[in-house]
Amino acid sequence: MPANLPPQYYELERQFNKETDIREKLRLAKELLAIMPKHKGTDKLQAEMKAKISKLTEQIESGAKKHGTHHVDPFTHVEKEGAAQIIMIGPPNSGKSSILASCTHAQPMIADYPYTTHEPLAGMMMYETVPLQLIDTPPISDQQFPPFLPNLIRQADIIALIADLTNKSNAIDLNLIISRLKEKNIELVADIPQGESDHRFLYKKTIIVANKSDESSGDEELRSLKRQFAGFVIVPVSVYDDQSLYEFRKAIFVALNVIRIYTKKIGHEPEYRDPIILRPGSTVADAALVLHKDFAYKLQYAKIWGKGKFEGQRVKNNYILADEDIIEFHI
Ligand SMILES: Nc1nc2c(ncn2[C@@H]2O[C@H](COP(=O)(O)OP(=O)(O)O)[C@@H](O)[C@H]2O)c(=O)[nH]1
Ligand SMILES: [Mg+2]
Repeated sequence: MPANLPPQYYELERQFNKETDIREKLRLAKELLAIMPKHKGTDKLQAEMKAKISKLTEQIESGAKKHGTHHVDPFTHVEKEGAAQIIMIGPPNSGKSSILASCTHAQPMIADYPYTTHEPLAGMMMYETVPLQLIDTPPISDQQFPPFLPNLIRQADIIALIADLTNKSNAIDLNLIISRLKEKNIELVADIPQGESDHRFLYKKTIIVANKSDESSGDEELRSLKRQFAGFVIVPVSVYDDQSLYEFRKAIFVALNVIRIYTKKIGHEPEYRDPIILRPGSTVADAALVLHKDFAYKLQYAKIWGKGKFEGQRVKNNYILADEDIIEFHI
């Protein structure tokens, strides 16, 4: 017997799957159970949702998990959360852990001596409405190359190479990291090469973050970095300057090359939290597919709000979406 779930169920289910705060997740689970039609076709779904509710309740009671933060088993992978995974790598003491602490709820160890970070640690940060997972890692230097790093780097969407503007040997330190990764067949690039490329290498899109820009000696070092790493996006950052941290998040979002689509239920305001993330050129049907396969199949048409459009313009499933369009699905 088919479940015949209402459209808002799929939207809510997606929010539930992405939510990292367990209290909010529990609230969403209860809401999902409440709007689920109660009949034979949903017996199994109802039971599953009840099991999830009791598991979440247990987790909250035991205080097991902090908001969006978890230690990572370094030899496996970091389970992706949010719209994209960004891994910070860099020489010792460049401020990777400080950036994680400033941008997320994670609480890494920070110190003015090197090699304080031994394990990767992940946290969630927001760029406007987009949740991004940020991973802090132990340093790479001539003395240390954490064996689990190449795997974590391969899985990440964007690499943030963290440089220290008070460090006169930045170019040497960064080039050492670049060449050690090359030995592992990973090439850090400003842009993924199109067409002809060397198939032995895995290319990873990288931005350079020039940290400690609050230090007076920083300007000259920034100019030098720009000369030596021409082509790369270089973002000057200080953990004491919120605007610069916003520019850091924005640079990551731009590097991701994606569009944000908000959904709205019929008769409701748009849901701006946690947009659907798609490649540029994606259609209404692609957005529906993110919610659910069955939902995309049933979709008749959509209404769109956005820049340069008629309010609530009715469009077909093959309509190409733009960044920050709002969709109302009709099935
Ligand atoms: N002036 C300044 N110091 C910073 C900044 N970010 C980090 N630091 C300091 O640099 C040192 C190393 O920071 P940490 O985050 O542990 O570096 P990591 O080894 O790359 O994780 C600590 O003393 C931090 O307080 C910054 O933006 N400006
Ligand atoms: Mg650290």
